[in-house]
Amino acid sequence: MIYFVTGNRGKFEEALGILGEVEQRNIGYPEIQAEALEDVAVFGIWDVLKRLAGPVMIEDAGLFIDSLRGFPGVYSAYVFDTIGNDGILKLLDGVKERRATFRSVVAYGEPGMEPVLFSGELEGTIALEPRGSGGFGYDPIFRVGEKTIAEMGLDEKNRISHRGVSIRALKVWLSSR
Ligand code: ITT
Repeated sequence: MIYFVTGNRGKFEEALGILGEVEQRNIGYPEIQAEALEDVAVFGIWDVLKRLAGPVMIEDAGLFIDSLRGFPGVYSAYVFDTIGNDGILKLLDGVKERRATFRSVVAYGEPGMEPVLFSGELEGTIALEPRGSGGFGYDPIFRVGEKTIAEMGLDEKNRISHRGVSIRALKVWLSSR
């Protein structure tokens, strides 16, 4: 059994769909202000390992919009809580270049072991308006092909998503030890 430390139920359910043997622990960890998701994840997992006897995992994700030079990136949680999807759509009002990438970094740790990282990406575009009611966060405005992620089911999202890629990489690593 792996403890997934996250306050985000949507993330947990996606991980559960892939790993099976995982339990949510909403005990928080310091999310440092850093330039890379990897740095946030490494700092966070060491903190979690001090408080929970592993196996433990955390995951840091972000939305990187090309025409905004990667914004909101590592600030994605703060930006979502302040201006939200409507704010992002306003920033891109009249902007034709709408390419964006979701990135996910999973950190996995056990006591007495150096933590390991796994990452995943999903490329798409920012929609002109929100669509769909599935998923969470930026899913209603992130388009892949004809659909937003919020218009996909959990399994469909997991097959293509940044988090699906990073968590499957963890799964492969775990089963190959
Ligand atoms: P924890 O840190 O407790 O795990 P969080 O929701 O704060 O949960 P992040 O810092 O990793 O997680 O997320 C950054 C922001 O990006 C946050 O607002 C999320 O809602 C959003 N986000 C992350 N993954 C996403 C996804 O798969 N689809 C849409 N939005 C996502």
